Amino acid sequence: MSNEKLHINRSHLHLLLKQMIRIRRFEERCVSLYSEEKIRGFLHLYNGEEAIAVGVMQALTAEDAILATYREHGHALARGVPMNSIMAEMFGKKSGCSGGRGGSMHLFANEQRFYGGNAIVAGALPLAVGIALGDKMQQKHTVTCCFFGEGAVAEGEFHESLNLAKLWQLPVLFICENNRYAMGTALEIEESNQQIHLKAASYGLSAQVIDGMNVVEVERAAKLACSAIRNGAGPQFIECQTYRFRGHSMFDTQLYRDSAEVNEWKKKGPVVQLSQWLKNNHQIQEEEIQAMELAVDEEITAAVDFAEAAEIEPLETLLQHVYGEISDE
Ligand SMILES: Cc1ncc(C[n+]2csc(CCOP(=O)(O)OP(=O)(O)O)c2C)c(N)n1
Repeated sequence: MSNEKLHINRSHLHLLLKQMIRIRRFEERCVSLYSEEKIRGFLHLYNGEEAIAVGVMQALTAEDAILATYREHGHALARGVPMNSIMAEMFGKKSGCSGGRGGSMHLFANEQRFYGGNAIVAGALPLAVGIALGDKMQQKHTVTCCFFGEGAVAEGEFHESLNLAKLWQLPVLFICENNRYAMGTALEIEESNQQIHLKAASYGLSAQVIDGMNVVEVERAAKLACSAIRNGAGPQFIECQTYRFRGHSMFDTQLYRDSAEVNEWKKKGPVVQLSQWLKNNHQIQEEEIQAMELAVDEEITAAVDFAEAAEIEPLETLLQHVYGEISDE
């Protein structure tokens, strides 16, 4: 860890750490709830990548818009979508942020301008371009931030979106979460040029690659990129190099990588890295970390209680918001 943290306020570093711990422990509880079959369907964990959502959110205002993939629990939590409504959504309950109809992959919260939770690889990029275009036409001076994995680069939508965003100088912050694997496909057997930020640069975007495990570096890069966007410099692209510590989803035998590689990455994980730096520089005591964990666990337990007690949607409203022909037969 570099000395740049010395210039950052201690309480802010504590806040960053707590937010990452909050995401980590929320998802760990989701794993147990999944094995109890309280949470069903698909479940993709952000474990190892927390520094990206937490760091980037520091650069966004309440008016900015956000889109993410199906690996979006961390983004929703860091954005301020209430944990109760996220947990209720995981349970498929009516008081979930998507009314219980979306589940883990489709968290959505209009109030926080959190537009998913998008299950289609690269699907959020054209949506981000459209939202940014709409905001720009309404002279809103916002940033639309779009998170996606490196697997999106293989999709045509990635290229079309970057092209149009630059052509129309749209206020989009593209955040590529390069965790090196798209399900079981390693980047080196998928892309002829693995320097993803160069692909963005080829469309004329300002593009850079950073250490996505270092929350301070992520925050700094995102703040610079957002201020460039707000000053009219057009879309910006940040490739965050990261790693997911667990499988792609709950069903993944992980035969495509060995545990030595996973363990190497775990040593530089975002939570370990920041807490170790804070301890080494006498900026935090072990008891303070434990207190953060305790506070977070209490919040999670309350969210689970809320979700358990919540209602499932009654039959009478089940067809609301469903479009299609209904036959009487
Ligand atoms: C258009 C499309 N093709 C295939 C899939 C199936 N699929 C789901 S996740 C995934 C891998 C995506 O990897 P990446 O974009 O790197 O994100 P990560 O899961 O690593 O966060 C694929 C191929 C899909 N959801 N959408």
